[in-house]
Amino acid sequence: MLLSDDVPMVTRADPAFRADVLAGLSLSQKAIPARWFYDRKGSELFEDITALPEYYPTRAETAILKTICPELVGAVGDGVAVVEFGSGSSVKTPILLNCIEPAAYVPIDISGDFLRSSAATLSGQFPGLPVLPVEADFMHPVPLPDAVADMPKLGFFPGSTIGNMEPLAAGTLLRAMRDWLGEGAMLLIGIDRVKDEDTLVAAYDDAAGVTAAFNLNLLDRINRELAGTVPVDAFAHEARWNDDAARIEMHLRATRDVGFTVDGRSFAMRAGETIHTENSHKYGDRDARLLLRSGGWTPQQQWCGDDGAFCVILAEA
Ligand code: AVI
Repeated sequence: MLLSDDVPMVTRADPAFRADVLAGLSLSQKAIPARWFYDRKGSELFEDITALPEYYPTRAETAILKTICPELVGAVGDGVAVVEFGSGSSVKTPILLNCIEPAAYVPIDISGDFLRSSAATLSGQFPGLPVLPVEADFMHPVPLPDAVADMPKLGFFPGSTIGNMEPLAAGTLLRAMRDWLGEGAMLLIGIDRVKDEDTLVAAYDDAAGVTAAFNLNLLDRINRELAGTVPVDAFAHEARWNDDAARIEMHLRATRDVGFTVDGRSFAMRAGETIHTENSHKYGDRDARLLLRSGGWTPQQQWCGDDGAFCVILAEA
């Protein structure tokens, strides 16, 4: 359907996506928040990333979770409600649920479809377990289900997703989680470690090009959902280590001068200019614990596997 002779009508675009893209492309260092990677295609590509030989975080965290069960059971106790930030589609959630046998499981996710399908899968796997999904953006908490009101809570925030936030925002989120989960709650969180640059860059720029496809899919999404004319073939994936900020940055670099429109607005980029699409902060030993403390959590135990590449920390409110 056309609004006029030559302006295609944009349908089903999330207004927040449009606002973030238009604002981000207007900055001198263009930047689009990483949350917009995760349309259906982006979520599938992320699942593929987690299985890549170069992408160690998922393997490392899964291995840790498999080995810490006895200690976790001792520390967490009986009758807890596990509240997972992001819905557990991965293998990690069943490992935790099998281990601590909670009284209820509350997955929280912004994507309703994804949340419902992963909740249904877990209900099938754990027939006696009340699975109580909450569709919400955990940056803006909503009340937890009444059924878990009187249960002690264990927050579960795996994958080093906290690393995708700037440290200030990460501290704010941790504090919000603490308020949300309430007095006496515990938090089990995965945090990726600073390590040698080659390992880090390879994890975000794999030989098979899956991370490149994940990054470039953002441009396809803009073209599809925001009537964009971005010439995707004029962009290259770039992963760089920013040592000052202790983070891997992902960018989309224009390989030639380009001009395009998004939602009817014109943008131009010179060859070499980038759109900054993601930060993935890495934390040193003390940094990770300090981050938790800044969010009102007191670290109790920490497990970092054999090589110390990735850590899982149990903290108390
Ligand atoms: C989801 N998040 C923790 C991933 C990370 O490692 O920062 C996203 C990702 N981006 C590229 N590869 C993986």
